[in-house]
Amino acid sequence: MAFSWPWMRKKSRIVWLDLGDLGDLVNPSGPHEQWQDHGLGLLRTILHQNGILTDLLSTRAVTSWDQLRSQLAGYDTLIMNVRSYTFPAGRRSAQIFKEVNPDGIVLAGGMHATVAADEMLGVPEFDHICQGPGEKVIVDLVRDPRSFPRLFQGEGARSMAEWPMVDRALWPKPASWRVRRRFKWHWPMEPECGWGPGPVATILTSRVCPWQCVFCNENSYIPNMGRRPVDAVIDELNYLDEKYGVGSVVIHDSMFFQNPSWLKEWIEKYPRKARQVWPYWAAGRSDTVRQWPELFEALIRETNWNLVSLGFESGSDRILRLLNKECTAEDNYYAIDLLNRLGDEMAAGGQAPPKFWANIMLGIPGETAEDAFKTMRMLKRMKRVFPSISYYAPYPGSALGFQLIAEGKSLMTKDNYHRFPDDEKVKGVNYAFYRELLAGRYDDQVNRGLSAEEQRRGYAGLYASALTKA
Ligand code: B12
Ligand code: SF4
Repeated sequence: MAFSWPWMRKKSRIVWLDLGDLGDLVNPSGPHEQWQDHGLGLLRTILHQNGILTDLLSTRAVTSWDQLRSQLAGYDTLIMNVRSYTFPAGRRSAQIFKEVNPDGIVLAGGMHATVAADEMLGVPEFDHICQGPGEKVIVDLVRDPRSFPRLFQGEGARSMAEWPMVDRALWPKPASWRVRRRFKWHWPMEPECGWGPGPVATILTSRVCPWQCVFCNENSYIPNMGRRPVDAVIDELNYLDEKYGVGSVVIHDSMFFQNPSWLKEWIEKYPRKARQVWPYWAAGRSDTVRQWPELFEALIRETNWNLVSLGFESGSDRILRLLNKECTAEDNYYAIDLLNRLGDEMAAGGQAPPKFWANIMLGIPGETAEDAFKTMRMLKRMKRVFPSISYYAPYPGSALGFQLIAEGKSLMTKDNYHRFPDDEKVKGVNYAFYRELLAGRYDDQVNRGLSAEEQRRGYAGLYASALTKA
C-alpha cells in the first residue's frame, strides 16, 4: 500500500483546497507544477493568526476525483482560490464537496471570481464568491459566511507592508518521499527548477504592474497597493534561510523592475543585509531597461539578478503595437544587446553570466508569417537564454481576451481554461504553421540577415520544447 499525502487526521471542520492539475504533487512532470500558491499561503496565515485553524487538501495531491471525494467528506466549509486556469478543478471539487457534505458551505475567491463572476455565479455549489483581494474579509467571512451576500467585493491591505510573512508550513507537501527525493524538495521551501540552487524561496515584493498590455492588463482588476518594504523582504529571506536554508530566490512579481527608488534601496541593502546575495529570477520590460540602463546594470552586477525575465512577446513592431505593449522591437534589441554585453564581461571576469528568461508569444490574432519570423530572429540574438514560448491565450480579465471571447473566437472554454502548450486557443490562427516554425521548417527565412553564430542558436528542438503551459 502506498502512503500518500495527506496522512493527517482531520483537525478542523474547515478545509482549504489547493487547486491544480490532479497528480501534480504525486507524479510531477516538472518542478513548475510544484510551485506554491501565495494567495492560499497569505489567507491561511491570516486565518491561523486569528485562531481559525483550517485543514488542507490539494487536487494536486490526489490522482482521481474519487480519492478527493473521500478526503472531502465530513467538512463543514470548503475554501478555494480560483484562477481561470483552475476554474474547472474548482468547480468539480465544489460539486463533489456538496455531494458528500450536502449542508456544507463553499467559499470561493481569486482571479476568476474577479474577472468572470458570471461563470462563478453559474455554479450553484459556490455559496459565497469574493471578488478582489481577501486579506481584510477572510476572517469575518469564514466566521460568519451567511452575513455575506452570494457575490461580494473583498478588501485588501493598502500596502504589502501590512501582510504577515506567509507561514510556509501551511502550504501543501510533496505527496511522497519519492517526489521529495527526486526534486530534492526541502519543503516548505520550494524545489529547484533549473533557475538556481535549491531550496528555492518564492516571494512577492509588488502586487501589480501599471502597464496595460491588452493580453494581461492586471491593473484593471488588481487594486493598486504599496510595495513591500525592502527591509521586510530581506528580513523574510534571512528568516527563511536561518530556519530552512535558502539556495536561490524567485521573485514572483508581475513587474519587479519598477519604482526606481525601491530598486535603488534594494541595490543598497540586499548585498549588505542579506545573509547571502542569493541569485534570483525576476521580471522586467525592455523599454524601462532602455530608460534606466544604469539601474539595470547595477541590479545585475551588484544584487545577483541572474535570471532576467523580460516580456519581449514579439520582434515585430506591428504586433507590439497591437498588443499595446508600449515597447518597440528596438527596445527589445537594446535590452538583448545590453545583457549580452554584461554577460560577456562577467564571464570574462570569471563570474556566472546572467541569462534571459524570454517570454515570447506566437499565434497572436493578426500575426503574419513575417511577424513570427521577426520574433524568432529576435530570440536568436540572445546569447544566453531560456526561451519561454507560448501560444497567445485569451484569458478573461484582459482587454484582448474579453474581446475575443465576446466575438466567439476563443477556443478556451470554461470547461478547459487550463490549456496545454500546443493546444489551439483562438479560432482562425494557423497553428500548423507555428508547429512547423518551432520545428525549424522555416529556418531559411528566420536566419535571413543573421550572423553565422546567431543562426546556430536554438538548435533543433530547443524552441519546440520551450513551449510552456498558457
Ligand atoms: C506568481 C504567479 C504565477 C506563478 C506561480 C503560480 C502559483 N502557484 O501561485 C507561475 C509562474 C507558476 C504562474 C503560472 C501561470 N500563470 Co500566473 N501569476 C502569478 C502572479 C504574478 C502572482 C500570483 C500571486 O501570488 N498573487 C498574490 C496573491 C496573494 O494573490 P491571489 O492569489 O490572487 O489571492 C488574493 C485574491 O485573489 C483573494 N483570494 C484568493 N483566494 C481567495 C479565497 C477567498 C475565500 C477569498 C475571500 C479571497 C481570495 O485574496 C488574496 C489576497 O488578496 C499573478 C498576477 C498577480 N499579480 O496576482 C499571475 C496570474 C495569476 N497568472 C496567470 C496566468 C494566466 C498564468 C499561466 C496560465 C501563464 C502562462 N503563460 O503560463 C500559468 C499557469 C500555471 C499553471 N498551473 O498551469 C493570470 C491568471 C489570469 C486569470 N484570469 O486567472 C495572472 C492573473 C497573470 C495575468 N494577468 O495574466 N503564475
Ligand atoms: S504583460 Fe507584463 S508589462 Fe504588460 S501589463 Fe502584464 S505584467 Fe505588465
